[in-house]
Amino acid sequence: MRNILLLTVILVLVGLGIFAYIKQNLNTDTLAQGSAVIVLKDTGFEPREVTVLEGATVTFVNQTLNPFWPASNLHPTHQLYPEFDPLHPLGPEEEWSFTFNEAGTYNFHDHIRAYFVGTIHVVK
Ligand SMILES: [Cu+2]
Repeated sequence: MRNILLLTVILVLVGLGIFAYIKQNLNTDTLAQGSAVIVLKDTGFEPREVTVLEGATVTFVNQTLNPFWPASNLHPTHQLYPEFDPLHPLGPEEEWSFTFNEAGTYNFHDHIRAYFVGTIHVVK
């Protein structure tokens, strides 16, 4: 009886692990795109992770009521990719686009609410 209970617990945990793994991978766009749009919502950037081709333009759209300021890590200096920085806040209805001409993985954040984060993979 105790073994059945233990087995049930293990099966539930394995099932939850598989579900979490699939869900995470569905949210990650692994196909390289020629351009991408990343939207800042009240819950954070969507999608949080994109893969684009070298030379692709990524447009950041603000769907919150607050200003935002997408920029490369590290906060607050943005030296990971200094050009990936509009250098000023963008209003709630503003957009900002940046063309990624160098392959690499660039973590970014909202400079105003730095807990909103994301990752852009630029591939050749
Ligand atoms: Cu910052």
